[in-house]
Amino acid sequence: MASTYCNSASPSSRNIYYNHKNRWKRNPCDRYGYSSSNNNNNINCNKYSKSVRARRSNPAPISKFTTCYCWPLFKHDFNPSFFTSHFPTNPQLPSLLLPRSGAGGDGVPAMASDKLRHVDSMTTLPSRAGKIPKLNALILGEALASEEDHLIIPSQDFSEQAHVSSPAEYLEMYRRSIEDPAGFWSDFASQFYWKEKWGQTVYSENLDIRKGSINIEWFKGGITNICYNCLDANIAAGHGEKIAIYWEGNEPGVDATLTYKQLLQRVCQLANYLRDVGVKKGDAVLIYLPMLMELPIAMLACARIGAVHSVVFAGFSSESLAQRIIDCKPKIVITCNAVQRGSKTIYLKDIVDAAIAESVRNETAVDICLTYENVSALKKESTKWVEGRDTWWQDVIPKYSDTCDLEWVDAEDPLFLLYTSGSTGKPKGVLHTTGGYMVYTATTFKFAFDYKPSDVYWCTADCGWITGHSYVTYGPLLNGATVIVFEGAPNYPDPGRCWEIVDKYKVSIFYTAPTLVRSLMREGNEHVTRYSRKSLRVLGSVGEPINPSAWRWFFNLVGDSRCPISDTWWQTETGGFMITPLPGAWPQKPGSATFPFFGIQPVVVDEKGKEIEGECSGYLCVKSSWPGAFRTLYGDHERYETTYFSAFPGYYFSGDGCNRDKDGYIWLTGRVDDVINVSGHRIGTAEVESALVSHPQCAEAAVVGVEHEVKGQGIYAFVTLVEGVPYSDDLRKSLIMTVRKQIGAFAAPDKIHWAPGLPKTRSGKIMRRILRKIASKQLDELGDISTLADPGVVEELISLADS
Ligand code: 6R9
Repeated sequence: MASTYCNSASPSSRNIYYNHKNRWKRNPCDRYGYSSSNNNNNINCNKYSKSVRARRSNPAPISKFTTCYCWPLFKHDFNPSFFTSHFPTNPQLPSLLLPRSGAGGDGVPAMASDKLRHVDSMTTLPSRAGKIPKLNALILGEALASEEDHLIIPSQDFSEQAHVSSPAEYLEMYRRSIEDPAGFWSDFASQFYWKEKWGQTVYSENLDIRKGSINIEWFKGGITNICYNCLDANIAAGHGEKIAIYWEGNEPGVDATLTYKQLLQRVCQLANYLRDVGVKKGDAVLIYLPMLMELPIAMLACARIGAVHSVVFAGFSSESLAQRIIDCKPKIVITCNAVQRGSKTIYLKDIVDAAIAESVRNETAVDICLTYENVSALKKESTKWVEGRDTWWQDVIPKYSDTCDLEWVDAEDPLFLLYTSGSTGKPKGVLHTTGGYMVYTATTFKFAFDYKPSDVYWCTADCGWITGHSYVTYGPLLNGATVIVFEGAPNYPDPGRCWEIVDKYKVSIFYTAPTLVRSLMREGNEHVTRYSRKSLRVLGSVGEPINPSAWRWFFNLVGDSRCPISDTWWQTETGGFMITPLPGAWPQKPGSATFPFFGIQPVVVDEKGKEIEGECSGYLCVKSSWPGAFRTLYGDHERYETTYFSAFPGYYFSGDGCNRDKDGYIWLTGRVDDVINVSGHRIGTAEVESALVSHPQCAEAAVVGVEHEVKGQGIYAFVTLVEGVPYSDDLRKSLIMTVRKQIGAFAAPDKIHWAPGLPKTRSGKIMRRILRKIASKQLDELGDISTLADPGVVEELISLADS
């Protein structure tokens, strides 16, 4: 099976197009005997996709709907008495909600107790998955069982004004989205501007590795531009004077605004410059910027000319940045000289200089480094400069015209690459395309936050992560929203800063991460209560499971028990929300992400890949594609297939575990692979290990995640030193520095545990299960250690725990 999907996998090429030729060769159409060289590829693929659709919807007479789809709400998990008793604002249970005959025999849904399944052994799972941990909430000492039946019901006022006002309305829409995905998503897609409409085939997909290469396409043949739909289209609709971005600087009182019209002008100037210096459709542009307005401007400028942006979070070290530059080979890097975050100055340009030097050593030159002068952090004069390569943004960009022709692109042309951690040391370049991503981010934004044009929206995420792509930039702007972009730290100059900003801009939708909620919770309620917060109407959470006590604090204190919380489960790979409450529709359970978004068919599978029904614990997978799904890992389609589609053939495997309760609510339990989630940021254990072993005095390292009160998970590293090197605090610090330097400060281990040896099987595999128990001091749960090559190391490790 071919391993590359994009022709840019060739080191000489910088152009990120799909290789259509290869693609057709590898297209499952071939299996049906359609020739790749046939000029009527579309026609052939229509046939193929029809056959896929036929399989998918067959047999789908409406009366059998409840039994032939993955339809958790109808099939086994939906308990009608639960809603009649708990949703008084909607006292009449619509017939739609009642299980059809067949769901559980005589109209009574098959209920859970006999179906309770726990996943005990991981031995058969081929994907390096670890044992599913118990709910984080339990580990945090909160008895979730008692939470399950505690419902938070949206107020009647809220529900009445909401886009989706009741479970019945949700179910009606959800049902259509599953029965008729093409029609459902075409309706939403039609709300955007397409220069040419997509072809007859709305989508084609193969998510089953046993049937050929994995392939997902939506709206293929449709010609559009996401920047046009974010900006020009909103201006044409009469919203040119509406504020697009409120920018709030690190220091209170330093701020700026851009209307939609002004934002378009700024985007056009940069787009014209990029074109002028030779950036073309399909070229990669690397963006390493903090949360200045220039960050979304740069993303949109790339999109406008069909270039593929790759934003690297400006907290990554020069080594990590170099790794990404070497992988995607950008023509140009866009950065700024420095940023002030809280009381700290970070010299970003120095980091970029070091990264480019490292890239050059790896035969990857960067021609231009466009540098924004962030005056409040550092003056031009104090910035190190490489003549001939570096250019000041402010010197060149204002000279360009503020109108710029669009590059119209196919729905399936790449929009961006975003690197994310996997279970090996090499980050994965998640590739999203244009049309499906556009439709999906816009629709999820609108429904999950119940967005209305009068809202002021603030997402605290940085655009260096997927949340900042989909829900700072594209999703909100596609809806014509007013967005806050905040440069600073949420606890600077004091822990009330977030609520000061909420009051200042009258923020009505506030979307953040549990780690921030927990850290603000520790600072005391008075930092919240001294601000009014009365503009707030919807809250959101993302990045990791939110434990019920943080949920309650967020709901009761921040939202004055008035604002529903959209706990949105999704991933870099999914492009947009997958499981999320719709705030006016569902009674909420603190800590549960609730139910799937439209078009999403989540399934819980056991270790053998068998779907589990009813109340259960298992691996969270997704059946069938959705428009926002990633299409490949840049330059490594084989890794895409093995990482996400091979462990459980027929499904997309998320890498997360989950529980489903008796009412069908989904509770995420965290990663089951070797990925740690620190403050909502994904970090591969292998990445940290390889940084540690690069230290000359480190012989071996094994990293595990442990519960952390604020960060959700902390990084715990077992380190074996080179023979004869003594343990010391200086060495500990130097090991931590190595990780900070190679990955970034956010990946620094919280604990270094000296390890004379590591617990290994006879075949040499490190038994992380045992290390996790030692790290979390659950010594009575070590399990059988007799299979270790040297069981004695466990005692030694325990004795060194506090040294
Ligand atoms: C959007 C984002 C994805 C991983 C994902 C899961 C965790 C994200 C969550 C959540 C529970 C939520 N995750 N949202 N877990 N509840 N609401 O964070 O993308 O950086 O790719 O991380 O984050 O473990 O697999 P990404």
